[in-house]
Amino acid sequence: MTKLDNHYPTQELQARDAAHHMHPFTTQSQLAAKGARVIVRAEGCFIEDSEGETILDGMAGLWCVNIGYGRSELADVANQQMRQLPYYNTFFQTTHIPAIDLSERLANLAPDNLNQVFYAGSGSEANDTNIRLVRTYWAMKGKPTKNIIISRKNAYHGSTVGGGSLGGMTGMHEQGGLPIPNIHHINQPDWWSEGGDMSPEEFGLARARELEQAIETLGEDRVAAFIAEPIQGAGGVIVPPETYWPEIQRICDAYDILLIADEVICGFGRTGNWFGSQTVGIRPHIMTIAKGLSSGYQPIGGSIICDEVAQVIAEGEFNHGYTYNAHPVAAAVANENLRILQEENVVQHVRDVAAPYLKKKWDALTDHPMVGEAKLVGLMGSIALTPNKANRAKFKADAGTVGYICRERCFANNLVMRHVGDRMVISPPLIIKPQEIDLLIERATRALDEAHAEVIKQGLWEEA
Ligand code: PXG
Repeated sequence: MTKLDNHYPTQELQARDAAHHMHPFTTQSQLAAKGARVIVRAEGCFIEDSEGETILDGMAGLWCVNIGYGRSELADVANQQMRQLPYYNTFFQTTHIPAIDLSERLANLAPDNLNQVFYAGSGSEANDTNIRLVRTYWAMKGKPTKNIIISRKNAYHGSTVGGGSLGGMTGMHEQGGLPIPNIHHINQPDWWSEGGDMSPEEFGLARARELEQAIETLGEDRVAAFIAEPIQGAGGVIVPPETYWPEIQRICDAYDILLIADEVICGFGRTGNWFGSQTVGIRPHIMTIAKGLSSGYQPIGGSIICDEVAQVIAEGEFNHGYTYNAHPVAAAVANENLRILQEENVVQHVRDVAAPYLKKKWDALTDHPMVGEAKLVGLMGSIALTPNKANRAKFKADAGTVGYICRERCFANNLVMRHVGDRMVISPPLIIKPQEIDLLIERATRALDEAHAEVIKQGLWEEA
């Protein structure tokens, strides 16, 4: 990486940031007192801060930089597209070449019957589209009251009013009057935290059958769709027991409801296949996409819609759209990103090289005194921190206290590894090489050791 050429002292940048920039999901006053870490450049799997520290990005930004940082082809395409056609819309009977190319490529990549793409600027916007789309679909089929969408507690589907309502994050529902009406949440398949004395297999079935119970209680004629991430990401990389998804698919087949797979994190190679739906073996009617679609180089999201739904919607006008639907620069960059992922066999690299290599080392983290289970699917993984592995105990301290300590030790050791409550999560760029995986594990182990010592020192090594 080229060395830093930074003319501003970090403290000055931090003060200017604190003065005018409100950060998402952040207690502003705390951050202002501490100062945000200023990231100035990135290359491959590494980001660099304003102090010249090189940090291994175990999160690929926010689960999105699948292709890794610094791919100049994407910059070149953006430059060319901006010069040729920086913007045009697709509202009033017009289209453009990046939208045509990208839609065709996505239809080819997606499972068989998913052939139509409705674009958005983000995953949240795409899920807002999905709410209106599935309700409109049923209304057009003469069933306007079939409008309830079932989702799951601790799901993440975005931060807009619609996305936040679909999501099952209590902290989000407490602010701003969410959820909107006719969204129903069932329990998540998190065996480690909620499985009690059941085996993972029993628990997976039990949690899947909550969908059937909800459909029976609410009435099949009222339920429009079920939405879920194939593997919950922001909720803590919760990998469901093997029994879960087959049972969900059985229920979706048995009842007349639509299945929406939110592929915003799982899509584009993250789980070792192009889509998480393929990894868990489901046949969704709609897939939400964003993040890895452009590897985060441009903001773009969308919904890939099956023929059956698209044909019904095509009969009328769908009164829905965003100024930046199929934005030409974002679409061109996404198309180039996908071309590279395809031509460089990045998904195969995940499946055959990176994920198997990481899995051995990731699983071995359970030898650490503080690590209970370790989960990894493709290149999304999590470890559960616990004071007692034998009974999967939670810490007595508020959830997230220990996770936060661990996250701080990771950051201090130049590794970005996030915490969700007391689970640590990773989602590195898909192009990560074995020696970079070694470095990730080395830094994670050091951070775990330091966090463990700190937890004991602070008197937090206590079961709830
Ligand atoms: N669906 C899923 C499954 C997501 O993970 C969204 C929708 C919303 O996408 P946009 O592009 O509107 O953000 C997401 C986003 C975190 C974190 O801290 C996760 C996301 C976003 C921000 C933070 O884990 N996921």
